[in-house]
Amino acid sequence: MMTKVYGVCPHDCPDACGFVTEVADGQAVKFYADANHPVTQGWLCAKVRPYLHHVYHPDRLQYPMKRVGPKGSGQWQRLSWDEAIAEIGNRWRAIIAEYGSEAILPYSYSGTLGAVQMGVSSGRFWNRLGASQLERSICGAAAEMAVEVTLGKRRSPRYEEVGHSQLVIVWGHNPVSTAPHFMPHLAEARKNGTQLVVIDPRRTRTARQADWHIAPQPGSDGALALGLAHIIIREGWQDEAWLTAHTVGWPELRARLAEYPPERVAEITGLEIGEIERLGRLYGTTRPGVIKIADGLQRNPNGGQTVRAICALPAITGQYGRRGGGLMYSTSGYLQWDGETVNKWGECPPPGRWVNMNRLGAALTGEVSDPPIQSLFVFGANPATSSPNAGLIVAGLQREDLFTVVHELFMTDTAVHADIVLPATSQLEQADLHKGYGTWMLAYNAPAIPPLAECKSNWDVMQLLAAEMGFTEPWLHQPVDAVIEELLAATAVHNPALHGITLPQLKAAHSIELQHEEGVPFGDGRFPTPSGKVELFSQTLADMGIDPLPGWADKQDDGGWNYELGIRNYEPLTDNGLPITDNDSLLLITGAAHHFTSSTFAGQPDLRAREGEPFVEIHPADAAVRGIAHGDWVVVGNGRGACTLKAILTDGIRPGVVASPKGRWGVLEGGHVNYTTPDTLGDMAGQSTYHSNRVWIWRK
Ligand SMILES: Nc1nc2c(c(=O)[nH]1)N[C@H]1C(S)=C(S)[C@@H](COP(=O)(O)OP(=O)(O)OC[C@H]3O[C@@H](n4cnc5c(=O)[nH]c(N)nc54)[C@H](O)[C@@H]3O)O[C@H]1N2
Ligand SMILES: Nc1nc2c(c(=O)[nH]1)N[C@H]1C(S)=C(S)[C@@H](COP(=O)(O)OP(=O)(O)OC[C@H]3O[C@@H](n4cnc5c(=O)[nH]c(N)nc54)[C@H](O)[C@@H]3O)O[C@H]1N2
Ligand code: SF4
Ligand SMILES: [Mo]
Repeated sequence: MMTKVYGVCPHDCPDACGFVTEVADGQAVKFYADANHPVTQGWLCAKVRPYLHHVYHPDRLQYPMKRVGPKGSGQWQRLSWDEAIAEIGNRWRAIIAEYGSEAILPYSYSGTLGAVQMGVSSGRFWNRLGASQLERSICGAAAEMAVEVTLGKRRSPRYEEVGHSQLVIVWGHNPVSTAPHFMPHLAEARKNGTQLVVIDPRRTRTARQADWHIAPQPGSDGALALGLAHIIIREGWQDEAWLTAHTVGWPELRARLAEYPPERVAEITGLEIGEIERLGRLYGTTRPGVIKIADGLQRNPNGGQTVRAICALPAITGQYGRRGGGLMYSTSGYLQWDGETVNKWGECPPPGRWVNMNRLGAALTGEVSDPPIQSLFVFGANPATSSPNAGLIVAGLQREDLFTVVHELFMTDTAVHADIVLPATSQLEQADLHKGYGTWMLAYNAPAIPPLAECKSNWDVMQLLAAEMGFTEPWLHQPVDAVIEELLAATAVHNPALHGITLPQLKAAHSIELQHEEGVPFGDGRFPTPSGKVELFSQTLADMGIDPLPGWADKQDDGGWNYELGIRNYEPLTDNGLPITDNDSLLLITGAAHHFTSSTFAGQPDLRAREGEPFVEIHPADAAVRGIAHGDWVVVGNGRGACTLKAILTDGIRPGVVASPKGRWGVLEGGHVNYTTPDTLGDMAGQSTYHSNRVWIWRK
């Protein structure tokens, strides 16, 4: 007997593909794309196509385990679930008695994007416990805030709407790798004459397809956007009528644009004046033109203001609410799960203090006290690989008095430092509810196979922990489907798109496309901001002490200056004999790998083989002065740490900039780029600043 089970890709990707698992005797035997899913259209990306290798990987964790050797030594003893949960309870009760429950920090992010296995599992139990709150700002926090204060909500058209655009500017975004199902629609549009411009310091897979690739200095895009606006008003290409009717703060922004003439913008961005003029003309005179961004663009200290400046361009040219124009960012604002149902704030103690996830290493090593973090519970995240300044995180994880539990599918860089490891289910072994953050789809993931060995889902574990801690509230002990029904019903009260959609319907249809605004975001000319208009000047930001107008600031990463000792932390790294000065630094950007999702899949041999050896792309001129040849192993380091990578000499990267994709596992490769990345916070919402990373490079 073979059955077909319909599921949803849970990984951090805007597409939220539909897939089919064929199951015989409790084993998944075939896995492929759902041919009828309107976004997926019958094909999956390179990462998820071999998903059964991920699900049945011989290294999947199978049983709870307890550390028996020193932290990080990899010596384990098997435990039963009862023993593991009882030990966690005992340790926590002692910690709570001595320090209070805020001494416990849950750390979760994007292992799965499911509403239950990530959303509800990161909320309810931890709030009931009174644990520290995690500020989840590692990914797109600044852009989210920038878009919300400017436009009111994150809204975006369906991918296929690109067919109405004459011009597409993909700005600091690499959809060939990170939003693959947008690409066929773009290709179709280009057959009909749509022009594609890609703005990225690196010649990415997406940039290689462009009519025109522009490579500015990282972190300078805010100045570029304001420079384009400068050219547009100089030439009179703006839409004054639209600006008057639909924006606040145009006179103030217009005055600021005087500060961004092409000459100054050329200096800031490192682009030719001619390039800036040409792009200003192209965007200013081609309508409709859409700007597509994601989150990579804003992982620098100017990230929030950069996105604000980019958001101003469709307003200046009167293109919001116009089919084929406007901004493509995220569809998340259309449907947000009812917060009370996710979190049960009303039935829990007041929220504990907030800890910014980008400061994990600092938080574990003294920045957070009163109470100090005495226990860390990691699930659906791999901070020792994916979070910034990873060396400091590892130092924190090695604290003898820190009780660390990691719930994982694999023995990751983080799990290896745990006191207790719990085995987690994959998406084929759990139920969940999903919505795509680049699509309009809502979908149910039906479990295809029983959990492998003793694996349990996040929500299973939350229920066990709740029972252990003596929490009897029914909302901590519901089956997944009951949680989903509650989420759908509570959210439908304030979201018309959900009205009438029931769980049985979702199960029967597998996925349902929600209907919003007849295809065009802000088509009615109304913006859900306090003024009802596009807020070019934002009083909300002013009230927070943030520049209320989009701008640009010269903020440089110091490469890890040790303020206490007043020395450069990288000085001890000069043992190769080469002199190192400030001028020798390069800017390292670390975007998405094509074959991994953050660090997920980077332990899978077939995908590792396809991605190749861990590499850093460097311009031949930068390599030559360092005596580096193509294929050399080089050290990439600064005051925070270092890693070893293979040098790829290419003119596909701007001089002064180097690029190496994120996600490599230290346990497999001996280190990774996040040993070097800064844990400095950005200009809005506690944003990570990975791409503002000064490094020094030399031959190994
Ligand atoms: N294959 C794959 N897909 C993924 C992921 C993955 O790891 N692998 N990760 C997922 C996640 S978590 C996210 S948030 C999204 C991110 O989706 P994207 O934002 O598309 O991906 P990134 O590679 O992070 O960043 C995009 C590009 O920004 C460029 N960049 C960096 N700094 C600057 C800058 O200052 N200016 C400009 N103009 N460009 C800059 C980088 O070179 C990179 O090519 O992708 C998701 N999808
Ligand atoms: N240098 C650099 N680093 C970056 C970025 C960058 O641009 N540059 N981008 C950042 C971004 S945008 C993001 S979003 C973060 C992502 O950072 P993380 O959210 O930490 O993502 P991953 O590293 O993929 O780790 C997710 C882990 O969850 C596990 N997992 C998957 N499903 C489940 C489940 O159902 N239950 C449990 N318990 N575990 C599960 C996976 O096995 C995996 O080890 O990375 C950031 N890191
Ligand atoms: S990672 Fe993205 S493109 Fe790949 S299967 Fe999942 S949702 Fe689809
Ligand atoms: Mo992300």
